[in-house]
Amino acid sequence: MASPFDPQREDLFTFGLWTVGNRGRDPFGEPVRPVPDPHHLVRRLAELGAHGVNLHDDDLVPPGASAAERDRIVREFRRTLRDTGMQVPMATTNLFGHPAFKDGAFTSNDPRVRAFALQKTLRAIDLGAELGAGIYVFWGGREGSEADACRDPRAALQRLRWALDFLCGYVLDQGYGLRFALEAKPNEPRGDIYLPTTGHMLHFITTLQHHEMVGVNPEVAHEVMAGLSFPHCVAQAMAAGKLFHVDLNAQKIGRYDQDLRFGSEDQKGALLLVRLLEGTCGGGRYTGPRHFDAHAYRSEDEAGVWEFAKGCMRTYKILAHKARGFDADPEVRALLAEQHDPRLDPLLAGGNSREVAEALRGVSIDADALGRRGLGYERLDQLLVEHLLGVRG
Ligand code: GLT
Ligand code: MN
Ligand code: MN
Repeated sequence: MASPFDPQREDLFTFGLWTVGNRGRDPFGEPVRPVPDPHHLVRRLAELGAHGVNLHDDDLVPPGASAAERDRIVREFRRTLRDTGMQVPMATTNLFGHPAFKDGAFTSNDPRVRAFALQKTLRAIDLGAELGAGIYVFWGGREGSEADACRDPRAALQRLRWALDFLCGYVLDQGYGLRFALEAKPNEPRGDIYLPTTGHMLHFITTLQHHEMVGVNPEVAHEVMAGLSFPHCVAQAMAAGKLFHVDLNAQKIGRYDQDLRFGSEDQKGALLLVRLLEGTCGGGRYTGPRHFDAHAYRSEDEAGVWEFAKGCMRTYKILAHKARGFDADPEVRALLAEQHDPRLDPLLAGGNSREVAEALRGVSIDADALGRRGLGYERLDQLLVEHLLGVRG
């Protein structure tokens, strides 16, 4: 039976081939699911109402494939995309799997490793452009250290900057319509990864030559691993005009990178995130793909994988519905109504001047009365919880 929460193409839901194709291998156990067929994954995702698939170079073209083999694989994949109406909005490079990357790719001390990383990325950018991707993600999972004396972290940042400047230049030279999105993570697989949070990335971007074509791809799990508020991180990226892409999943704090089904943990955080992305609280709406960078529990067979995929999309839509209900609730609106003070509004709105500073000094404010005043946030938060639990709205 049709449900208003059934995913539709226009919801812009996407999955990585590596997510629904995840074989359930972990550091302690072998794969539990068979090698996936990318064509099958695309067809099933299309049937479920997804908008597209994202991929690493190696997810589609096996490393070491000949040029002819590569062209055949890409041609056949494009045919499946055409037949199913699926898009490839984002592409990326696997710069973490090959043993050569054990001490980083773009930040490695060895120029041969850095050159190999660039060669691989140039080929993967060509592939992404050929498949019509608009966003190219960089997740520097191996760009970090355990024996931290191995390099000056400033040298690592400089190498990373050089690589991104070089690759931006390549994209511009080729006339590809690609923009870059940098994805932060604090640790795993390295002990410490450079630029560990989205906030670090946002600053780093300002130091790049082509900073206008570089934004961020924050991931729920990664900021939660760092103990941070994901909605705050996304809000800062949105405010800076830098939310180019987003990796949705779920994570328990204090764990390894779990990449759980979206909304399966911390439903309040997930609701606040969807509220931001959908713009139900005002402010802009995020218009890019809603990408699920997550995978099914290791307990699952293929049927469980599709339950997982449906669950990600369905929960997003349910939370969007809840967010709209919450922000339209008259009691919530009253609690959140903007406060005004005719004496202060003109002083706080404009910029600084000698007169404004002087006028501000002269305003009398009863700070003790402000300190005694209740703000009603217990009620506000309870309303949020009641919307979430389905007894209101
Ligand atoms: C890897 C990682 C993700 C990144 C992917 C892009 S690969 O699965 O855990 O967070 O987004 O390289
Ligand atoms: Mn990710
Ligand atoms: Mn992750």
